[in-house]
Amino acid sequence: MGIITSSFPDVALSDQTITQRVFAGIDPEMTILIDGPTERSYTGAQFMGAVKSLAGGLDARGMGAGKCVALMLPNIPEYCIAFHGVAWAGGTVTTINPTYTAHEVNHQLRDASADTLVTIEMFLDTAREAIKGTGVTQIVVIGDAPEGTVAFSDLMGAPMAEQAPVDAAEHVVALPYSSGTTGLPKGVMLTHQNLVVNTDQTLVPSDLTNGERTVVFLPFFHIYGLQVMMNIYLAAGGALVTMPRFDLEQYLDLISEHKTPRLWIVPPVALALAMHPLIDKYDLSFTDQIFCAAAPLGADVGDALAGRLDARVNQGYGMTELSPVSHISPNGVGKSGASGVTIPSTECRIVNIDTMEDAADGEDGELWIRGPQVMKGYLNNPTATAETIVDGGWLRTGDIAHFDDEGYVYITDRLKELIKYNGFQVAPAELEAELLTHPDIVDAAVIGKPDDAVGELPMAFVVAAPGKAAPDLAAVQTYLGDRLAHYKQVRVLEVIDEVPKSPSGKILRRFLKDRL
Ligand code: AYL
Repeated sequence: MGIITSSFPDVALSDQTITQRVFAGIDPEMTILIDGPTERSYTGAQFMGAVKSLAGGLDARGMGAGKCVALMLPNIPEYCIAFHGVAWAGGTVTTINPTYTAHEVNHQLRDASADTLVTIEMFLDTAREAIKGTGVTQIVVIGDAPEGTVAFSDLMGAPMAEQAPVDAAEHVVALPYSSGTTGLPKGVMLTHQNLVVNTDQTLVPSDLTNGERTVVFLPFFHIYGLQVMMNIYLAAGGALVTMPRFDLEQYLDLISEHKTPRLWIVPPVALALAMHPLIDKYDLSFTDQIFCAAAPLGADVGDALAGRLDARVNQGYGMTELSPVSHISPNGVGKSGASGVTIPSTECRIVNIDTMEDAADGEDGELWIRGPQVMKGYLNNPTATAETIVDGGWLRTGDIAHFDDEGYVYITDRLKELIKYNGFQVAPAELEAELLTHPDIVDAAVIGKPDDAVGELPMAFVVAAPGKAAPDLAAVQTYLGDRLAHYKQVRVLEVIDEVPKSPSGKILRRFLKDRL
């Protein structure tokens, strides 16, 4: 079927930075950031002032331009100040899941060459352990800063009036981690231009109106929270009520209190909103639109949710490597089971995975995407970059999809290894590498086992070392517990004699999946 283009006119490329783009959409008088639990808040003017003061302070200490600052924080308003302060000062932000173990944080700090780590007191023990052997020279703490750390408030300096000069098309401002189609998590290099153009591309087909509030539990360390909520939503003139961790009842309380017309969620929350008895206690009639992305949303769950809340349910599709959006429902018009239409300045192909030729109309194949939102590449990994961005700019998504005759895309399967647990990425290769360090395991393979509540459960197949008994599930969980974050935990275990592999040594995951 050849190249599929967007039905919307192209957007122009700009040389703005993402902070300039976000500032352009902000109303200085409006309250734009509210901490859900405490109601601590910032107006647009206060937010922009704090960003410039932080940038000034970072610059004065030589911690801004060209430096990498790691944020290991829950969703709080200061996350947005920290991100944009670093961006305004000409630095790079790498975003770390605050529930990571010291082992995982250490790996990311070293890989990203981070100079500074920003956190809160709750995660200080992990932070102190994690910086050992890394280039991090200081830990910055938001709130009370104990001995040996730098208080975030002390970093505020004379405001830096103008954006530090950077080449918007080349400078990497955000470095989230993603495993992509294969292997371990890798730093995804996103430039200012990637984030600015994806903001413009996403806002063209959307019907967002200024001055709205929404509640954001989607973590800012993941691209959905960082770019779609923090950047695109603020650039559209919206206000964010932040939630440090997801709790259904607190979420319902906050959306009721703030009367949010639209919700941004992930499939497990869609299921909860469609089914949970708690929902009946709330009047949610103020909500008329729900956006769901980051993992497959079954048409049945989507329809049930639309019916129960009497709201439009729209999906978005994308990847960290796509800044992250490539498809959304146009002007709020979703179709049951579809993940949206192609956003402006974006081209798609559906490629038959056996022949590598374009698939016929309506037929399934691998979705390839080309556009200015495609990442610059993976940090320190030209091989993975070359395997992912092919033939002059096409990004291989590793997802199987087809289009209908109205241009809606349907994601039907996942070719790549990636497991999605509650919308979070779990890289099988990372779990396998950790399992292989266990003295009683000689080989291991990990796949996702479909699960209604969380999407997929990480399931391990392990081979016992000669003369040993393989550890059981509880033993494996204990062993991996201080090495991997909770959501990466192995949930199902099976002992097998041999891991099925291709002649070249690749694990035949399909073979294992078919056994389920
Ligand atoms: P990452 N349907 C099915 N699978 C999906 C969907 C969807 N709507 N969206 C994402 N995925 C899967 O990097 C798919 O396998 O980014 C894809 O390759 O954590 C993978 O998740 C990417 O995982 C948007 C658009 C948020 C995208 C996003 C975040 C994408 C998550 C809001 O409007």
